[in-house]
Amino acid sequence: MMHELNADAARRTMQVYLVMGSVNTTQDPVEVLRQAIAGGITLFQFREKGTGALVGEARLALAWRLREVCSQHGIPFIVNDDVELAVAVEADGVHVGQEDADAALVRARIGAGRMLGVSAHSVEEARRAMQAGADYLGVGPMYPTRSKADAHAVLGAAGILELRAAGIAVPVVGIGGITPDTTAAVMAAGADGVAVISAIAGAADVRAATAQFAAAVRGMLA
Ligand code: TZP
Ligand code: MG
Repeated sequence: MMHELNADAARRTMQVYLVMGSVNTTQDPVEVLRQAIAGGITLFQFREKGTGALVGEARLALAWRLREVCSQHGIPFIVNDDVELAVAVEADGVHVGQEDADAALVRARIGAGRMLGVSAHSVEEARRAMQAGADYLGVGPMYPTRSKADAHAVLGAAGILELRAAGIAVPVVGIGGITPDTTAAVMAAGADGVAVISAIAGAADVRAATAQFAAAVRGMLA
């Protein structure tokens, strides 16, 4: 879907992908996002889900605040599983899981100008996502995670190897339980980056944790 010329840029934005909602941190999420940007994230996803998640006006207000911080720093802002919210806050893209809205319908709704990310757990799901117009795939869980109640069985980095072996060339991020120490294994399997919740949003020093991820990813791209 995305123009070839932009595919490289899309790939680069996958490097360090912070996924976060208010329930993923005990700190002010706006401050966490600022620190993560200072540490080197390349992409942000607003994922306001799970027990205690904000709803209604509070959710919209937080989305706007985070969206504005991203805009100030040139970091693309993606909304998880809510096309209407994405359009309302002029997001740069939408990410949907297999149980969320149909990816082809989301693509039709958001048009060609916004990014579409789709979660995939198999070659079959990856192919379908690409046919629906996905710009990138989120593949996981790479490792056990406590951040998603209904997470799929652990795929490991082998899940990414399998997609690459099948010729799937779109940008891919690994997700699920990734730490700076396991980032090299995820990248070595063929990922373009790592998507992270707790190891960044739950870190005592968000900026330092993010910088560790950025160094680990870039070490594998060099
Ligand atoms: N999808 C698959 S695993 C996961 C999502 C949203 C949670 C990732 O969070 P963490 O804390 O980085 O394991
Ligand atoms: Mg989902």
